Amino acid sequence: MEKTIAGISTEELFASGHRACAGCGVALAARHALKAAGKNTIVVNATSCLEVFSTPYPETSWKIPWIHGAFENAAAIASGIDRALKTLGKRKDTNLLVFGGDGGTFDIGFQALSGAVERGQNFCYICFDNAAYMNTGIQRSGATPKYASTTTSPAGKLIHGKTEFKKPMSFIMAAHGAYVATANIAFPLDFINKVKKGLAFNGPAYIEVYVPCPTGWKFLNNATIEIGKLAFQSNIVPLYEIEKGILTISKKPANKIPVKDYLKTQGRFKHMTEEEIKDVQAHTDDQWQRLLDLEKNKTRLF
Ligand SMILES: Cc1ncc(C[n+]2csc(CCOP(=O)(O)OP(=O)(O)O)c2C)c(N)n1
Ligand code: SF4
Ligand SMILES: [Mg+2]
Repeated sequence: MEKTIAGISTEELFASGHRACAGCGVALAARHALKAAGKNTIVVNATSCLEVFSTPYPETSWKIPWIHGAFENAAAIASGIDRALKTLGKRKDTNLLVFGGDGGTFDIGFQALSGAVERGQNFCYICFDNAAYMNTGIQRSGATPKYASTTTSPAGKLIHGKTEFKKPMSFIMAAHGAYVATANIAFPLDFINKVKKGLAFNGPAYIEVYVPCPTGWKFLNNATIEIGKLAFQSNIVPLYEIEKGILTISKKPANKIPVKDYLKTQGRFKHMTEEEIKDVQAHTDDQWQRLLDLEKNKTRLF
């Protein structure tokens, strides 16, 4: 585990020159994940922004073995690779990372992921949570926050953005028995250490990394890290780990801010009324208190 940024590998296994939008949180997270894993790594990538912007034929950003399957089957492909490496006696020498977007994880790839984790396959699955199906034009997913305007949950007269809160995917994965961690691209050291821990875990690991998307969330592309920090300070995106059913909060905000200070930075929330902001504040406070209680009482979740 690295204690300071100085310990992070300077080797770049995810090459620059790809086609991500400027300020893309996904590109940063992919780069850091490979720094954590090192060169003896295979990546399985579900269809998503990351897959599309990193491999415009005949170019690639990947300096390690990388495979793209379909949108919904990344965990099934990784299961096959895990079994094949075990059969060849090469499993110990190879890190297996699976990369999926939130749509490919919370929704369409859920069946393959649930099956693979239930079987105890050995891989570290990273969900790049940019909170919508960005690659195909900002459609809402199970990870999209309540009230966010997307092209399929528009803010208009009939509805005011998405009508449901985010699916508790990290808890669902913890119930499957996986090592679970949440991360935020504004805190790269914490993210890198969690990826290392997930790879070292003897079984399935699930890491959900919050990756701001300037294009889909409607903010200027120099604000990605700042928005990540506001998400953390407002408790919209808490950082925690769940190991063997026990939850530990990784880091608590020193100066908690109201959710409004986070919501007002992004065009996807600009239609929200005071009443709706209050609803998000109450939900965020409730979820944060639940995490504090779980940690304090050392309640075994599953
Ligand atoms: C079976 C199937 N349905 C739909 C698509 C079209 N498609 C490709 S990527 C994508 C959205 C991906 O969203 P997400 O997983 O959140 O990744 P992001 O692009 O946001 O990084 C969709 C709908 C597809 N490739 N295959
Ligand atoms: S749409 Fe968002 S996630 Fe996709 S490349 Fe652009 S900034 Fe990154
Ligand atoms: Mg997405």
